[in-house]
Amino acid sequence: TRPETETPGLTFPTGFVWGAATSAYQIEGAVTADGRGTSVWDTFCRQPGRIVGGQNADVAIDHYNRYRDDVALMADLGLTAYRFSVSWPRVQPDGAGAINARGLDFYKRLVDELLGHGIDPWVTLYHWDLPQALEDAGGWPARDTSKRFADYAAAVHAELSDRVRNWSTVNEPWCAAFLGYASGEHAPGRREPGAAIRAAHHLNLAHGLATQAMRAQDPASRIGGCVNLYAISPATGSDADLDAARRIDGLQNRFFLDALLKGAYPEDVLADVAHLTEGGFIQDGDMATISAPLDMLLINYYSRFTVSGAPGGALSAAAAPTDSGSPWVGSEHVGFVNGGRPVTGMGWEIDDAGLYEILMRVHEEYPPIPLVISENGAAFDDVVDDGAVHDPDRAAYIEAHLRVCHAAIEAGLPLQGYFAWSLMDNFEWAWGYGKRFGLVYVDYETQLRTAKSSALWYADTIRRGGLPSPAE
Ligand code: GBH
Repeated sequence: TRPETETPGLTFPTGFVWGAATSAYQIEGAVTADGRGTSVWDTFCRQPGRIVGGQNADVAIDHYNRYRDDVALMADLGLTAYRFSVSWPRVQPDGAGAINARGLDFYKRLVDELLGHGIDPWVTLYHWDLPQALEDAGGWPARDTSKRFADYAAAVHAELSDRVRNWSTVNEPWCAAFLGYASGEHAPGRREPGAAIRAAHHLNLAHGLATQAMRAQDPASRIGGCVNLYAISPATGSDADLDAARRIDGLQNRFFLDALLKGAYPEDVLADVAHLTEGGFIQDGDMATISAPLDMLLINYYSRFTVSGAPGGALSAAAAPTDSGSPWVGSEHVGFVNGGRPVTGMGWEIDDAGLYEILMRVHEEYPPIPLVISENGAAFDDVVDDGAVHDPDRAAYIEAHLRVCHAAIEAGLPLQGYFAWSLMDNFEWAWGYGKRFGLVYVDYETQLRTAKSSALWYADTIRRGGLPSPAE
């Protein structure tokens, strides 16, 4: 026992949400079970050169069959909330029409299991697994996909909102649009810059339409949008570097924050991409729909980009070593340079101060809204030794970012919770299984789960309700 740590130096408010997150395609497996349809990721993984090692998530970590054990694990860790996503093709195999009750039943069972363990379910409706039939009909660059999403969202919400209070619509629309349709690093792997801008708009529209539909069905639901934000620095104070920083900040952060929270796209970004979007893509009423009132903003934060307007930098900050181009539509000349910080196993720079910067900025530059960190975490090379897994770097990463969360709360920000990415090691998209983000180690041969030292540390932190003061 360590009684001196029982009273933490940095106590989080009562009711602070201590969570961990996952997404459907990355963990479920069982891709043909119970009438599930095909998603763009099933298709993408079968194309040569898309995924490191040619891997796929047909089995993933078999969560579809092991969810009871996984919920028990969450309970052992003392999580107060679990953020997961619903697989659209499981619930609506072709993305339109009748609901597949057997697919939806899985999420009912999961939610019941969570509630039975006192864990609050946080549902994300879309984490990138578009039904293939909708991609065949044009995908996110087609406006109709937004309406299909709203119908799907309403159907899931109608069945679960009696037991699920916290909802979010689209996870990281930036990734879905620009990695899916511009760089091609993610499914469906298209490289069409103009289409990517349309996709981004339709993902925002899908968010707005779904929000309105769910709000009308059950006013008690708490609904949020989920964006991945980066801290951005210019490499130097030169005009070219400052312009590069403006452009990347515009596409990565402001395009989504301004749309959701202010109901308008930033004029400078629209100008940067105007040559790619002739004829326009915004219809009357869209921006009002997209900025439908929200109960919270979910922020995924991982790192900082240092950008340069001079030729010679990397195409992107951390693309997988697979077949892809630049995601930075209209700003393909911008380069990414090393900011000189220590990096994670993804090569992403560790910058907890960047999280503070992002939180403050949202707080100061946008209308007031409760905030939640819906993803934060890191891949590292875990050391597996005699059945135990040592990952002190991951605990240090999370601790540093939690200290920032505490400081933000102290500064008066309405920050309500923190979800570590990820609960368990899983299928890391274009990187396959080679990168591990989990608090829990998964042996991909046996599917055995082992809490890493970071998980034990996180459990301890939750139990204490905070962190030791820096001096301890
Ligand atoms: C999250 O996205 C995802 O929501 C989650 O599913 C995933 O497993 C987790 O992160 C870990 O990757 O090199 O310029 O193309 C993180 C956001 C955005 C991080 C794209 C990497 C690469 C930028 N990702 N970014 S670039």
